[in-house]
Amino acid sequence: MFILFIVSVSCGKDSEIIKESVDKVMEDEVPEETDDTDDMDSDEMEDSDVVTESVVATYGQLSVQGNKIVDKNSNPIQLRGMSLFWSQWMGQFYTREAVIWLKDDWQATVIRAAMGIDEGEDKQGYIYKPEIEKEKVFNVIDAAIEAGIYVIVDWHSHHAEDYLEEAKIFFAEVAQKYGDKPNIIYEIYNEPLDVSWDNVLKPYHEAVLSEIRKYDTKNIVICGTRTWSQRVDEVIGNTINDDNIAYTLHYYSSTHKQELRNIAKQAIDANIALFVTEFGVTEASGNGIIDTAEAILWWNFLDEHKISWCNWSIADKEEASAALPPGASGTGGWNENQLTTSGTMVRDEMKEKNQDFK
Ligand code: IDC
Repeated sequence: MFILFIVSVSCGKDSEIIKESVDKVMEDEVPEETDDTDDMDSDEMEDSDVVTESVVATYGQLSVQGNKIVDKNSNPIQLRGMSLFWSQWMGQFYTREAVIWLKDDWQATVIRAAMGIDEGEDKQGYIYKPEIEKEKVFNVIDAAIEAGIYVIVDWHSHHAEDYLEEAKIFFAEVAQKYGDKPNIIYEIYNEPLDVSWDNVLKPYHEAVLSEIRKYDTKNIVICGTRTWSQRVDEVIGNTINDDNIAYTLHYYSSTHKQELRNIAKQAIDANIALFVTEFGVTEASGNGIIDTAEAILWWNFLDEHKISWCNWSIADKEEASAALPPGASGTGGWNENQLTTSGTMVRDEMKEKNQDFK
């Protein structure tokens, strides 16, 4: 048994360097057996001791078992982290430093790179500038691997069925380049509109999935559902035939309430694994009021069912769902007293619940 943890005495940059090399050693030499914190006598740990083993070193290869996402030891786990904003409009946050900051200061265990595909009239996005958008996403993936957190590679489109060939090529490339890393989670369609699960969405997902599985047989693939990834009930009885599939549930808590939780519960009861790759504490527009009580009801629901989440979004746009004030730096270092209301709420929630990973 090979147990490693670093105490907070060695803080700052040096500890990061040590930790990186520890992660590397663990990855290279002991891929399956890196942890067993039960062996640690907590009485012997001083208050100042901090376990800094990364979430990926601890959980390792994720998979789906029944309606849960589980770690390498088959224990159900729950990730909490942030979604970046559309890459084509806010690429300044797709930096190594921002990812490391979110891991270190917010204690995020997952980050979502929301690669814009075709939205807007400004001809930005992967369809128009594939190399530019891809590079941003690869930056984030590389940083997440370095930080030891999970990373969701999101095809952020509302019309992905119109770009099936492009999606196949992109995800095959990601799988080929990064598929051997347990950090990777594929989200192959952010939010379909009002199109059929049976006739449009399931065939789309199967086609992209089969490209991914040529190179990556293990990492989880998350599939979007009808009407902005809300109708997770519609996959019941017609799920995708693969061991490691989860389905996307998106909500904005000032708009979507008990009715959507009931839909989610139907899917959970049918043994379907859900992943909230995106939610807001605002209205569905990304703006409007913040209903704190409803946001808490949702968090309780997600905790009860161990559903992982990413919050929308790391952005400095003037809208209520943006976590950062206008003009925030693209490289982290954000003053905790200057975050928006949403940013503060979400950071507090993450820091309270992700305490195992500092
Ligand atoms: C929103 C942004 C907003 C932008 C809009 C463009 O917050 O600034 O003008 O996209 O379409 C989603 C989407 C996500 C949306 C978000 C808020 O996945 O892209 O971002 N939202 O409307 N689904 C439900 C809400």
